[in-house]
Amino acid sequence: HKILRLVLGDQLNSNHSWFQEKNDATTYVLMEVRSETDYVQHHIQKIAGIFAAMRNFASELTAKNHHVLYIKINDENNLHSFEKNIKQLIELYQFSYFEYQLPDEYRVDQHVQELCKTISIPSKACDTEHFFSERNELATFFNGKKTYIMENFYRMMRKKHHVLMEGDKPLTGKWNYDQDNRKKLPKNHVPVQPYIFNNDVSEIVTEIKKAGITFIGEIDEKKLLWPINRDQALQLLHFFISECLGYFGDYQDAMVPNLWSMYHSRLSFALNVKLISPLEVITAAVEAWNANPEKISYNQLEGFVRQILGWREFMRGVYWAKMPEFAHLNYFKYSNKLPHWFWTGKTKMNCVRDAIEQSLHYAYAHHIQRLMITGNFLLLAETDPDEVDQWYLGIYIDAFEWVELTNTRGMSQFADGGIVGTKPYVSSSSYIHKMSSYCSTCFYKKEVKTGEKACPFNSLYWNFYNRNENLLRTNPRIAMMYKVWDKMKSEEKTALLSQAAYYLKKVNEL
Ligand code: FAD
Ligand code: DLZ
Ligand code: SF4
Repeated sequence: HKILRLVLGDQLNSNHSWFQEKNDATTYVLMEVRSETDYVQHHIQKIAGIFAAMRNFASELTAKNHHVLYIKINDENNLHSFEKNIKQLIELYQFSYFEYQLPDEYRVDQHVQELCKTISIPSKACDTEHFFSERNELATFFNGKKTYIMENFYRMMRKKHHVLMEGDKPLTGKWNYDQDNRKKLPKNHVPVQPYIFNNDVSEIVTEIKKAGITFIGEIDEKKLLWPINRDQALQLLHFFISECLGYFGDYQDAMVPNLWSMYHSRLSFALNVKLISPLEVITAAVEAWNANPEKISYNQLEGFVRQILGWREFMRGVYWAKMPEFAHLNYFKYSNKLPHWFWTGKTKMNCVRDAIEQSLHYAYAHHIQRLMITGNFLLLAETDPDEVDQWYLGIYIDAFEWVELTNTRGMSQFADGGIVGTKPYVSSSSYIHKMSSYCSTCFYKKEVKTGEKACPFNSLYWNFYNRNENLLRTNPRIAMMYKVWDKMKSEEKTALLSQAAYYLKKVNEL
């Protein structure tokens, strides 16, 4: 028996049972392929980060005496797809058995299943041993329901995995501390500097350029700041636990110009490529709270646990329940192009400019920037969800379709008509002003609704409700907004709608 095992670029889990026993009959393969670098235009830090992490992982396996094949992007015999390379290797080395871990993306899952049908040797799929939930667990849990309520799923997960529980009751008696977690950053509060790495990936960047891969974004190739091995991922986790967790919940939704990561963990990349597991992240957070409840209050801890045990698992479950249809949903039937300046950051809107510039610079924006700044704007600008997905899937270091699509098309764009969330996340300037300090230095005036310097969020917001009245008015969570709209004088409505029409027409000049 000669076994070939495929390890994908987001399956770098050294604690996987595969690697616990060394076996001379087993060979692992990792490959850098154009099918993965080119399915969307990625940020250069994302491609370089994944290649670097893959190469480190392969070296670690080799150092532990596993047999490893590694196909680099410019290798002569590289056929640039998982299927073609696997077939070639089976021929070349006469493997008699093929194994793979369940891919997290539908696209890759389909490819690998097809491959297994066309090779002449037996094959087997294994679990990635990473997530708390099974691929289809959410679908089973919500069987028959139209809307999936995250909170219900989260509570089930808390009970099932005994996280923050006392018997079958939530610790402290309360499940959810979201209400406490919406503070603006106080004026004199200076958050800790982000903990970053200085990874030299210049060789990899040279290879990426030589291969002719097109990419977006900036990179300091001698100082890639993202963790690219397990040790670095653990360091980042420990930094988060000791310096950030104590403020995490409080300032989770806060935004400040130039503070690009605030108290966020920036663990999403390490988690998504499986350098660390959600279980060890949650365990470390709970232990830190146990050891030091004065420094880390319970609402911070619960807020963090909910993101990982709740939202992350929930999004994955929705993805597998609703693919492949989900990728084509367009509830509002929007068809506008993405504004050009999404690729440059050159807009006069201060909040949007900052979010885009930092995304190009760091391949990262924190959740509320993605949801309430860029996502909010694109929804109000009636953007084609396909265009929105391409941008989010390419630009973020942590973007993999299973979590990008559900967050973007679902939560942010409401293109699913309310599977992921119960109402669209849109806002006028008042929410942005409440949660940030962008407005005071903006070209646009937050309190102005029409005319030259009117903040675009204001008129576009009312335009959104007006245009989608048929789809939204009956939603009880939105009824209030229609009451306000109904009470507005008709001249005011007309002025708002014509301002919105003007901005939509001139969207590339905002
Ligand atoms: P923290 O704020 O420190 O949160 C801790 C962890 O919780 C994250 O690392 C992540 O694993 C998890 N988490 C938090 N919120 C979510 C969520 N909504 N869905 C899933 N996991 C969550 N996350 C991705 O991992 N990949 C994506 O491609 C992605 N695309 C997004 C697109 C949009 C439009 C929006 C609104 C959100 C998206 N998110 C995505 C979710 C979230 O914004 C990121 O997980 C988070 O910003 C990553 O930064 P962090 O590690 O500092 O998170
Ligand atoms: C995102 C990505 C990129 C850019 N390149 C590779 C690659 O060359 N080889 C690889 O194995 N994986 C890569 N990835 C991550 C894959 O897209 C990821 O494995 C799939 O999302 C799995 O479903
Ligand atoms: Fe953003 Fe409007 Fe505030 Fe400017 S005024 S920062 S565009 S919300």
